[in-house]
Amino acid sequence: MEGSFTKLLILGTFLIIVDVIPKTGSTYYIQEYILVTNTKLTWTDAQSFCRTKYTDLATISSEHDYNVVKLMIKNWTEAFWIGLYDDVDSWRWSLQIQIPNFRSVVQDYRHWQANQPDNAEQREYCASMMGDGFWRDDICWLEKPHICYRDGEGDQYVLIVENKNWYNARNYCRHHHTDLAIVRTSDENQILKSRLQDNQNVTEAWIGLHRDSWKWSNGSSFLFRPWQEHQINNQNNSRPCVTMRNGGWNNWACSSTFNFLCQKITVSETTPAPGTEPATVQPGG
Ligand SMILES: [Ca+2]
Repeated sequence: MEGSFTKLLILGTFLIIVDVIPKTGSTYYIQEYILVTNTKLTWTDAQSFCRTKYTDLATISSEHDYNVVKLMIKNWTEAFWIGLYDDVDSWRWSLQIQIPNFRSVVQDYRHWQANQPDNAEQREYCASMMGDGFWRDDICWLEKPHICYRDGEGDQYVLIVENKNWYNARNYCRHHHTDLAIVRTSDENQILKSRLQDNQNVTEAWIGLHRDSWKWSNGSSFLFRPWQEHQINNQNNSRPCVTMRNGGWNNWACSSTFNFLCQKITVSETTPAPGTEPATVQPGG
């Protein structure tokens, strides 16, 4: 594999854009995008190529990054892979995004109903608890009561008997408490179940688990999404990998072959040379 990569590199035509992101003190992240235009690979092979030769497939995490790439490809007519893919099994707690240190806490406890989550009609991205304590995935825009999590001493769960969609429920909990409920153990699940059963008007409530499925190859899940919701639709989970072409994004089966965009990130302790200003286009390789 290494040999074929070397051969591809020798034949390769690369455009490199260097982008300098100042960090605190004298440390700089130098980010380069490398468009590989001489060969077409599957998304997974492109990922391997980029990880071997650079850092990873490209992450486009901001309007700035997007504009840099758009400028870079403006004369290129074909689509190419970027690092974005749809990981439909990727459930995560709202709280862990808000408080990064929670990543270190064991939080893979799940208590799904039988045959759930089923992502019915590919539209169910949020989780709720039923009166029997079991969970199901459902459409985030439906309005339900919800359970907030409250950090600190004493009772950590608060049932809000007011119908809101999952996003508004999260906003409410973040404003008035800490976040939507996180459930880490069967004991905690039992407490939530009791909370529902104590209120006869409530048969189901949102919890903080949701399917944040579009992820970048480098593991990040930046919220920057330069597409309209209807543009990208991973019907039947059959088209989970994303290309970019003329500034537009599209999704395909990962086994399709395209050119691809790699990213290289290096750390520098010294001020980068003037030649490494953003949007500098140069042949490389
Ligand atoms: Ca469901």
